[in-house]
Amino acid sequence: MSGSHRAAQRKVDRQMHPDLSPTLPVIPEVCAELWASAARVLDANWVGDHTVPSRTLYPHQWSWDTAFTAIGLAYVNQPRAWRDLRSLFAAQWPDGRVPHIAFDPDTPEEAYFPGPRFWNVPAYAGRPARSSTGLVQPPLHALAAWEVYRHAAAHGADAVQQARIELDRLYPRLVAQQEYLGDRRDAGGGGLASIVHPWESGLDDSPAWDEALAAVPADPGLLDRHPRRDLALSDAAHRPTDTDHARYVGLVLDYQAGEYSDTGLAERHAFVVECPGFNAVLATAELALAQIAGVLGRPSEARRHRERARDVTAAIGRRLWNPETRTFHARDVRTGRLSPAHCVSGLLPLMLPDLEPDQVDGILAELRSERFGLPAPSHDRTAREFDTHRYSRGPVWINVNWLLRRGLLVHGRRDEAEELRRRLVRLVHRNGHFEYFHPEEGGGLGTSAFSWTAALCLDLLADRSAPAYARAA
Ligand code: 2M8
Repeated sequence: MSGSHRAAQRKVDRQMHPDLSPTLPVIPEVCAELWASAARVLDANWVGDHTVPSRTLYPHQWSWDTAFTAIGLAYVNQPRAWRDLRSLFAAQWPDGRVPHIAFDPDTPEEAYFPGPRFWNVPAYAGRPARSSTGLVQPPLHALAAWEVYRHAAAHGADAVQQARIELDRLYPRLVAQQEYLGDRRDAGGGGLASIVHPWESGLDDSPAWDEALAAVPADPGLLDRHPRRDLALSDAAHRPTDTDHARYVGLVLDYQAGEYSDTGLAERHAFVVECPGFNAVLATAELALAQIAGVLGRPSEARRHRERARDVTAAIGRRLWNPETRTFHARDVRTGRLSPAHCVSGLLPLMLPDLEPDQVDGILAELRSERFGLPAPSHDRTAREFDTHRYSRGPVWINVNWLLRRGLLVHGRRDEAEELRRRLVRLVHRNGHFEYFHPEEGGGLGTSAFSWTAALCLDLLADRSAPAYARAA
């Protein structure tokens, strides 16, 4: 693209995205095109009151996607960032759970499986404004709300005032979400939240679940009765296998048969797992809530959130650390066993400032080893089951690396954080806003025009601490 063409394009982009201009000057010239394309993806995936992860593959609102998306919208459209979070929390259940999908009433049932009819949410979920699933996802929303608030000042005094109103409104809902997870989901009794389905981790087919899932029956007949829809839209080699999918459907049916109650989970549900990534996000959310409570003038609540963060961090250190492998692993609550797999979720406790120094060293060694590297693939490169194409069994995901980069910064590893930032930006710049990427060749995999890749790209680009990307790209 020529210089004059680029300038003209930027003018058009500014007209389409009026909030783009305040942040553009800090973006190196070479990144402007990527910035504009990321903003366009978010614009195209906005459906009136929320953002879909993808217009084709994921046509509803997903929980942790909304949090990642809000982090990017914070730069280009603050009102949408807040609206997105508000829309998701309109589907929150009275018990505090924030469902992993809030369904869009205008999207036909056939557009996604499992859709609203399949979930058949019970009456005790109340009459939330939106129908939903009964599962959850990593509670990243407090961090997202904090990030949107932090960037409000760049959009003027009205935006700051609005951000305070939004924080005030969201705060009790975010607290209820944490209480649900910390209380009803502490199936192992050790101070951590359990997931009851691989979908709750956000890393659906990660080898972290292989051992626990092996005990879950895979009934192929379920796929005849409930045909997959994802394979019509995406390459089967990039998606979870039929066997795993049959288990996913069976697990939902079991949880549903108990009306999505969490009582006695460890005794009656076939999949109950403590995930290091999920719990690292849980503790990070407490730290973000402490900041939010501070802004809202609630110092004693802020203190309580910091204590909670320390308690969850300590529980992760106690329950999920393997001193022999020197990294974190998922724990099967039913058997008490740690998964033998080395997965990227085991590196995410790096986000926690109070992690034991020895455990920080262990994660950094693992990250720098031949198993991972920067950007980190979703699974150990040296493992037999490492798969360069399949979902969370090898490909690189931007969101997980964004969380890892946060961990590097928390522990003062600025050079590595910067190296990771540049590599992620380059990956998306060269390949587009794909859902995930080939861990060796870097090609885009899964669906294109994917919201969280675009959103986090904006955040990575906007990082003022490192203008060197312009020279490296
Ligand atoms: C993927 O999960 C959904 C099920 O929730 C699916 O495969 O259909 C995961 O990548 C998950 O982390 C993500 O939130 C969701 C929407 O992007 O897609």
